Amino acid sequence: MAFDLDLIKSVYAAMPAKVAAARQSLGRPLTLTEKILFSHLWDNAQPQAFARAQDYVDFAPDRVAMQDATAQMALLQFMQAGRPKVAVPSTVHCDHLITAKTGASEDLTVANNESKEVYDFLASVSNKYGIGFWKPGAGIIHQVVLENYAFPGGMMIGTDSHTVNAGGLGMIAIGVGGADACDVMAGLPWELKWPKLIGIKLTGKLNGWTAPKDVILKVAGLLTVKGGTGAIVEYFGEGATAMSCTGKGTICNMGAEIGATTSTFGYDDSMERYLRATGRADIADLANGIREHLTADSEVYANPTAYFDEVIEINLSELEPHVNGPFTPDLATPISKIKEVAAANGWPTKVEVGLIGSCTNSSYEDISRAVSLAKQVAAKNLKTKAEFTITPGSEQVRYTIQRDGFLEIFDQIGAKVFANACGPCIGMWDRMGAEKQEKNTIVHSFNRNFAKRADGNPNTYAFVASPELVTALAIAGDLTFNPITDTLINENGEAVKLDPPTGDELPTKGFAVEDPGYQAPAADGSSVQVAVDPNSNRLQLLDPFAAWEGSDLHGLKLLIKVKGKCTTDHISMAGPWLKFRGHLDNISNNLLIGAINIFNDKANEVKNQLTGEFGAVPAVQRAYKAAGIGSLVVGDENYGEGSSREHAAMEPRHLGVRAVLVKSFARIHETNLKKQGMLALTFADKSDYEKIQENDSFDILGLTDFAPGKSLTLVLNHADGSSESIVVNHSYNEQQIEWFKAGGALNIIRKSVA
Ligand code: MIC
Ligand code: SF4
Repeated sequence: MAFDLDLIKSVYAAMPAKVAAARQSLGRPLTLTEKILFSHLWDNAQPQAFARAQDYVDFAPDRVAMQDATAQMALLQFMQAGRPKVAVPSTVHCDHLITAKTGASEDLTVANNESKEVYDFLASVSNKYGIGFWKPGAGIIHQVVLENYAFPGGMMIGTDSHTVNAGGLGMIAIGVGGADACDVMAGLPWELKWPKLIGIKLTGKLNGWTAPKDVILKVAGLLTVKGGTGAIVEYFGEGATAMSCTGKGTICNMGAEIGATTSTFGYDDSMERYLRATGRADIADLANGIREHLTADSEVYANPTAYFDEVIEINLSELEPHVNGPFTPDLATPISKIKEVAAANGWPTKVEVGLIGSCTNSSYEDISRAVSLAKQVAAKNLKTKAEFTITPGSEQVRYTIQRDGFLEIFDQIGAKVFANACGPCIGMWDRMGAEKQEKNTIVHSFNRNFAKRADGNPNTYAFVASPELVTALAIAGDLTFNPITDTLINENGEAVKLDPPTGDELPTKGFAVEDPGYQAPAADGSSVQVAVDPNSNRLQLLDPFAAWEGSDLHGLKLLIKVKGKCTTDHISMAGPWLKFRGHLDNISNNLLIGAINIFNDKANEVKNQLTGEFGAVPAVQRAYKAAGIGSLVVGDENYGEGSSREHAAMEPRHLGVRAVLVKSFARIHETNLKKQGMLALTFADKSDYEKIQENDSFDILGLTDFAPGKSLTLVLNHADGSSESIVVNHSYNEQQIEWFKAGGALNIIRKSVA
């Protein structure tokens, strides 16, 4: 039975009229993205031709999803909003805090002990405020959402950048910081800059070794980690409809890696099949009733350049399997080139571990195709050269693949099955020997491969590929093995080839599960108590941030001028630090410890201008805070790419950083900074980045008439006594300026209930 069916019925009942009104107002056919956005305008506002990449628009998302590592902060904020219950259906999923070590059941027991306090907190807050709770072991948020909550034409937000996964089921699903989720749960509108639209036409058909993952690996190579910024990507064409729903989910999931706001596909038979297979025939029937509104108008796909800002065409019949990496998901190498590229770059080619699963690639289809390769190991008398691990996406998938004998086949190749959780994908991997920091290669079917992400070792070269290719590379133990052309030498000394993978889109015997791990909230949670121990080192109630002092800012010190790539993993590392996600002061001790200081090329070593000595970034910032001095962080392009974790914005805020000045921002991080009352600024002239010196102090002028579209001035006071001014831009609208003035958006909600 589907959850929240009434909600879906009411969305579908209103959609035809809303789509018609939007079409009439714009006077042209509509893309699917526009249909969904226009039918979710806040307060049923009248549709109008919003300017793409310019106008901020208020929306009313249908639902909210949160995972444990971000839910803690989101719910600590929500608790201060003074609301008795969430205003829209919301769920919490416990998936990020389970360390992968020995195997699913032991690892889960350890996590249940280690994180008991956090799980109890999340369970009781969920119970109190009417939030559905998915226990540890139930699965990874995005897989559970796809199986249970996503619906074609819906709009949701989630406190995780890969919320976009639900685009595989025709949603507009967007990753946000916890403060945004808090607004929506409190019954307030959610604002987003009206997006640009990128259309990707998929022609031909996937075949042989090529998988849906290769589509997004290719797109990442074309668009890079920032090419999708400010855009929604809509896929269409015969190649799209021929692909499974979960394959579409994979493509949308990894759309986060090109910086896209989200990605989506029009409703089709594959989605209908998936809805029926996952016990939601009622939604499929409803969707069939308004089918034409759940995809773009036909004129759009017939003539896409007239409707999209950018159109890309990919012929799936010719697409090659790809291997992306190391250290960034957009460094795309087709498998036929991997030998020469690896040699030219000196990448270690021996594959130590192959890891499949994660929220990106853990569908029944993915696992069944990987299994078709694992089977060949015994059949062809091969030996798997690398270690191999599997993290199923949900208990439903795990239970079904066990029933169907897949886990047994993986077991025969020595595979380890980890808990249905993020595990190695987020650094929750107790990998033996990682502390030795040896140069080594791993291949995985996850979505991100930033330095240190999986095992904390900066010398681990992580490559991303489809689960099929990961399995083949693990069997070969060689990154440069091209299964399309190369042979392997088996135990009899014979050269054998692997047959291309085959699999089932959906289980022929249907999905099955004994305990999916869901806990419904109390009908009336008013008497539920939520306790936070004041001595806890895992949880800390939030104190409001101070409001703006009403004047320009003077005498800020440079905390760090970051060199090159600075993802949220660099700003607020995950892995061992995940345990402090509910304790702002403790987690602040990881502030920017992964970022490279341009002046000495080192991580976590910056000059304390008060003493002239060098120290760790958090320690130096705490020294400035103790002295009552504000500071500035300077960064490069696409600063804050990757995760939605608002800790990357709350930590600098908590420790007294006043502004972050960069060449460009990733969307979610920029919004998170604004929400927390920080100044998120960009260089008007990017070459001014070069002018920032290690001993500079700064003044930010123009704040007393801070206004949308009006630049501010940054004065650089150099150590030799000279000074110069540069122009800095911002993208704050009126409302966001109010957040800045109040010291953070939450202070405004709090005031409204006081
Ligand atoms: C990630 O993949 O980096 C995470 C961990 O899922 C994050 C969320 C987080 O930092 O908690 C994300 O993608 O938003
Ligand atoms: Fe979890 Fe990795 Fe997916 Fe993030 S990308 S939700 S860490 S599995």
